Amino acid sequence: MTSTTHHPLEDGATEHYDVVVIGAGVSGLYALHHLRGMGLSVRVYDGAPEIGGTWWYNRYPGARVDGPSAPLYCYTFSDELVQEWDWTETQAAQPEVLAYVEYVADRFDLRRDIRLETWVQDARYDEATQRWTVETSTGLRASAQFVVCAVGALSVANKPDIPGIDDFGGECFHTGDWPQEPVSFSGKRVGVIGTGSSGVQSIPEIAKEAAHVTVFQRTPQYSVPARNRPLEPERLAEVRKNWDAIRAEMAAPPQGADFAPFPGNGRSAFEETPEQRHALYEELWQEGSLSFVAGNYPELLMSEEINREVSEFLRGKIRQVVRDPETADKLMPDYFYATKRPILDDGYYETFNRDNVTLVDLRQDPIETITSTGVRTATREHALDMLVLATGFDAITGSMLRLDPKGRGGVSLKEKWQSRFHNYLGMTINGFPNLFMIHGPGTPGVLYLMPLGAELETDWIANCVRYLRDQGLGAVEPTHDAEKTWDREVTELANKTLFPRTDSWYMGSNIPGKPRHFSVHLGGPGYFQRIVEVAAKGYEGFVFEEEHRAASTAG
Ligand code: N01
Repeated sequence: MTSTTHHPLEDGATEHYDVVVIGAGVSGLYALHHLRGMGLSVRVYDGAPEIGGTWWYNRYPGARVDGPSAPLYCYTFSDELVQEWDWTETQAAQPEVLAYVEYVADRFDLRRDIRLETWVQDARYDEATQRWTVETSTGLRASAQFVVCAVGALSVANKPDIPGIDDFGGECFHTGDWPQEPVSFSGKRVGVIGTGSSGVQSIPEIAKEAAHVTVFQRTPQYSVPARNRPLEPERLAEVRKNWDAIRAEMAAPPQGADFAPFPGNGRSAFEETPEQRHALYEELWQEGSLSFVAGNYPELLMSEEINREVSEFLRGKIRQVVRDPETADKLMPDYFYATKRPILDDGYYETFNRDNVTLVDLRQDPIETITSTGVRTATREHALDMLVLATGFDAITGSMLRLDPKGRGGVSLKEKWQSRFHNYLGMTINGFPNLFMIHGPGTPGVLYLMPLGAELETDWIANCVRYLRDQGLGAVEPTHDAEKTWDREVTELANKTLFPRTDSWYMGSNIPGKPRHFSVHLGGPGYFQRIVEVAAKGYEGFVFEEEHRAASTAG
């Protein structure tokens, strides 16, 4: 492969690279490592003061991964890394994950190509030179043949449009943009709005310290015990010993199934008796963690009947824990389990047995306004010293729309995605040549192992770049028809499941006005097989452009 630029060239105020990566989180760091390793010049920009992306911002109390850190929530590309990093818990807490990401950056000498506190404010494609120009908040401008958007699937905090929200006089924090300085809840009356993963993780921690916690709940949620525990050295040693096989299994398509949002335990729910099924639910609940989903029947998300049974099982668990029947009633979820992102907790329902915790059911008693001193619901005023917004994210598409790149003819992504997120393979967009997304809408992203998914998508992007360079081509983009086919595929897979039946951030329905559109490719590991096949067929669905003369001198 030929690389036109090995070192940035100064050209007035513009620096020239082969690739600009936007975002220095888990995905962006791997993209830098891999693309730089191919001999490309790469620059990473991130608006945050430090690397880590999601793990930098989400430092609220109780934040931790909810899959096993080893082997599932970690990079897989380096055997040495697997041998070197000692995870201490089965589900690492945010400080440990951030320390790991920082270790990776130092271990692979990534920082020298990262510019922090540098927001990309504009990214624009020039058809004549076949290059992108990126303008940043520091005044620095860069030009690159390729842009890789590693902007995060859950990185644009959703500040709810509640009347009076800016009038609150106390401290106010969003879980997805938590302050760097320690936050004290001691002696304070804290209101938490939102009971998704962030609320469910933080509420028990806040309640241990605060004078009083008022939980404002709009939709009751199912949650399963995380059962996090110290990671036994023997378990870590076993993972290390069997690493090759484990990694291969993580990336392998499910056996005998073309489609598996969660492959399940290989047993059919319909071939077992209700007693056998109940025994499995109990066993999985005792095991805790996302095993409750991963080890469940494959019909969990496909069959109303099975899902209702599982949902009722979980409601029974809430009734067993919560002592006050009225509070327990308010906590009863009524959607199909796991059609919203499954939640894990450490004592969430138990928290409602505490004297210093009150639950407000916003469906019965909606918020009228936030005042300077608290929250006023239809029935009363709740005096508060602190407000915690655990109100989630403009997920999956939000970070790309915030970036709003301008493609051919200056057409913006916001214009292109007005009604749907048209793209191909979840990674490329017609009209936006040489631009790639990691964990974009239409990838398995948030429903797969995110670090491994980022690696596999980056590897695909890197191969595409290599192909283009090897062939002496200047630009690549998907066809309009390929996008239509991809949209159909994503939608058809979703329609085989119960997911579209529930309002969730997967559907975009948590953001007022956002098009309702299921945004995850449910192929799981099969997706990665699929994209490799596309490449093997000569990048089916893509068009390549000859390299323009002007471009070859630009970089
Ligand atoms: O956000 P959410 P999150 N008035 O969107 C409520 C990942 N994550 O930050 O359900 C009142 O799930 C909203 O109510 P409703 C994980 O993938 C992972 O908790 O829309 N309430 C809901 O209760 C997760 O799924 C971990 O009716 C309002 C809550 O706010 C994703 O991030 C930890 C409201 C938002 O829940 C997002 O989780 C944390 C309003 N105006 C997060 N607007 C791990 O463990 C919203 N709500 C790895």
